[in-house]
Amino acid sequence: MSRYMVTSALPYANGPLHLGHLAGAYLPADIYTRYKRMNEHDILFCSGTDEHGVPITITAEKMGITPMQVVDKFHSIITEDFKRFGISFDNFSRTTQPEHKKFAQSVFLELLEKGHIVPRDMKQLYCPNCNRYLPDRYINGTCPKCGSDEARGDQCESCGTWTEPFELKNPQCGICGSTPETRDTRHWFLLLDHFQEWLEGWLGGQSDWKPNVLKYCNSWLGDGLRERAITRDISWGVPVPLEEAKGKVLYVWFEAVLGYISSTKEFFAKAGKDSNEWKKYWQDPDTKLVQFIGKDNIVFHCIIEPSLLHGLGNYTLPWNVPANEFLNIYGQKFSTSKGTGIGLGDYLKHFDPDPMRYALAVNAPENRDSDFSWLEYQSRNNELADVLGNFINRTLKFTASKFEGKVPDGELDMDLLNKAKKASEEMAFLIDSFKFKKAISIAMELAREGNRYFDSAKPWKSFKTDKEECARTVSSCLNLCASLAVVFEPFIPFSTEKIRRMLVLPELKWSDAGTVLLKPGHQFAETEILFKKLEDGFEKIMDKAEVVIQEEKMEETPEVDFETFMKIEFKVGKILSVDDIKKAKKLYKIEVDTGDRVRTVVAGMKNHYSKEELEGRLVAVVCNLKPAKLCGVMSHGMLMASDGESGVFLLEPGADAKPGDTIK
Ligand code: B3M
Ligand code: ZN
Repeated sequence: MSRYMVTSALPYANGPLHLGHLAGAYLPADIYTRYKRMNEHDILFCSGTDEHGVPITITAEKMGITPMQVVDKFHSIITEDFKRFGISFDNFSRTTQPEHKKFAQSVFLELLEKGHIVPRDMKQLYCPNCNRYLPDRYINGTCPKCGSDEARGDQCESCGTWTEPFELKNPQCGICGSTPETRDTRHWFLLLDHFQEWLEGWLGGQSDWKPNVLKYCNSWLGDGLRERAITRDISWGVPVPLEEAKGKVLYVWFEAVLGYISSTKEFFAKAGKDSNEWKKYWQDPDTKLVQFIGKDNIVFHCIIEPSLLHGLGNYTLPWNVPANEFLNIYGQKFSTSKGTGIGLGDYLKHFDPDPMRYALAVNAPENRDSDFSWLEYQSRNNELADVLGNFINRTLKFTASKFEGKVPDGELDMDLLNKAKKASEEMAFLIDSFKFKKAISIAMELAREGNRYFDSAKPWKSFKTDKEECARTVSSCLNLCASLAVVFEPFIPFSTEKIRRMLVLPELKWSDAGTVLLKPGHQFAETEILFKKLEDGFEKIMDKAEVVIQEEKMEETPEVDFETFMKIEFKVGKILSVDDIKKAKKLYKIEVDTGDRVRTVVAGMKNHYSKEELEGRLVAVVCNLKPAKLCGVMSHGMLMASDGESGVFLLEPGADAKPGDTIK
């Protein structure tokens, strides 16, 4: 029996999670863990929320609440969503828990003492306009590696490179946009170059890891590892445990990767177990550490974390890091802030977890980015209903009506059961090699085989002509149902639990697949509906507003700095003519003279003003609004109006103002 320690990335507690997160690191970890548990391996699955770092403080600033309030709120939302999706963590912790802080500080001190961490006097970017040192994430600029403009001082969004603020070209303050200046400060550096040679050897021995992971690591090693600052001048985080470093905190990634160990420690502490029990999972060379992450976290798990663990000396190193690529949605990146994400909680308001678990497993971004669409989801959901659901349902219904809901006494078709055994063996090999996508397709193929068998054996006919033959078909199909409950279990655990409930079976082991689980005379329970088919357009049930994730609803109106405000061009305009727009009940097409030109503006004024009231009127116009098409007419601006319970009223410049006058 092997011992496994499974982790999945600690999500930042700065917003609810979306399907991209689930597909990347959590669902695969859960499938793997459930499968290993069914094999009775000694396995522990730990994670938690990442509650420090600038992502949290940015959210707190946006929402106008404290960082602690942010992480409290999202830790509980994330925990709940995971639970409802059946992500079966043994422990889901938080990096703000005191034991984690203590542990991270002790690791810092130990590595300092061992000479892997040293202080350096250095320069840091400071924004004179905002009067603050700029954390890496608050610096925008051009990526030194790929040239993308979407780089920040910590990482390039586009190519995933870990950047340093000074390396960015054209640095800008992420808050106000001004050019930052350089100031003196002291920080502590992890001497990653100490580990270069060792990493080369160690990673060189991991030929069974995913090629994309190794490729990424090799590119890092090829560039040569350099020392990296692991302290920061911000107030939210784990304090650096040194008198002279007052006011500084540990870099979030330095402590976050240690969160897996803290979570394991917490698990045993909660269970009231021996305080050294966690060491079996983290300090025993026989333990296999498997870390599920998304590809953007590879460097932290394959370079930084192993360096820390190796630097400490007596720790288990990752046995595999099966990083996934990204799940996109309709070709776009999942982004909660841009409203292109589907939140886990939003999905669960309307649908069951299993169809999504299945759809995401079939379409997993294992080797390349994959794309989510509701159409694909619909066809996967209906596949569950038509193939697996149908086979279980017809078999059980037939048994209920012809054999009083009991397994008939008939000789079993061992060929059919052997197919189940073989499928389970192939799947085992695939799951063990982190190929979940292929594994689940074999399970579905087995269910399809069940339907073919039922169709060609025609038990409804043999029931009349050859009872023995009929009993043989039915008992074989029933036992295949039981095997399906086994092989689908890691993927759709809520449904297989239902199947077992109908079949009146206890929890099953992986090796039960393809064996005789149901003996003659075994009595079944009532049948339950397993999957509901989805009609076209079903996704409309998900309110558009819900897709734009809750995070935004909770945000207070953000502040706009003066420069941004000044970018808006307000002018006095004079309405020249007003026309109706075909089929638009509320809109007018309005021609406005704004001094520089006559522009067409589409405005929702029809219910508030007659054409006559508008023509010749002076109005306040937003001129440089991005042109947009409304009911087929391009609109080149917006008329300003008040909007309240008393009605809608156009703002009116004084009678002597002229078209083209600026409004400030
Ligand atoms: N919180 C980044 C992320 O959520 C980070 C992962 C930490 S894993 C130790 O993608
Ligand atoms: Zn600034």
